[in-house]
Amino acid sequence: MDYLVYKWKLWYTWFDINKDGKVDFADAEQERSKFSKLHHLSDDEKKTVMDQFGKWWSEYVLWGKSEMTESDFIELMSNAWKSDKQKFVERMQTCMDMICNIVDTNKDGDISLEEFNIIMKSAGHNDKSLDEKFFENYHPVDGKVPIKVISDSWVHFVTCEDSEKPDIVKVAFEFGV
Ligand SMILES: [Ca+2]
Ligand SMILES: [Ca+2]
Repeated sequence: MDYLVYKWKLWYTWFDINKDGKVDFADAEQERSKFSKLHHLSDDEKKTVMDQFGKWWSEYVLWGKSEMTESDFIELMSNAWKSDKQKFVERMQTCMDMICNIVDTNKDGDISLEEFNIIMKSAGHNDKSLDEKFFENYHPVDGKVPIKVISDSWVHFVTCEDSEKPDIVKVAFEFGV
């Protein structure tokens, strides 16, 4: 399980978006506000996005808690993994599908480079060349990647125990996204 824990720790590093040393709803607030702003959402769209983003954070990042340390996060993930792997994979599939559907703002079923850049920026990843390198690893066609491809790569990242298998998301973390 060490390999999974290693990757879950990488994932956790993404959630302290306001860089104050803890993960809580203030991070969600910063991410979803920036996301809405960068996409120039209308009031109605913004309301939906803020709501969906908030639900995603509460359920999948914070596990219903108000604050999450790295050790809390690893403990919750490890316990869920150990108690029922299939259920864990299903949970992660729902988690990644949900966030990818939010990221696909124009609802065409693909993530464009622009949509990709906006979510990365909203999450505090401001090095555009690294974000684009990450995106290129999905081999986009006409500048787009199906949301399912991106969602599955993240499910793979958080659930695959085999370190010999290619892992686009892990590689992106390792080259410094
Ligand atoms: Ca924080
Ligand atoms: Ca799209």
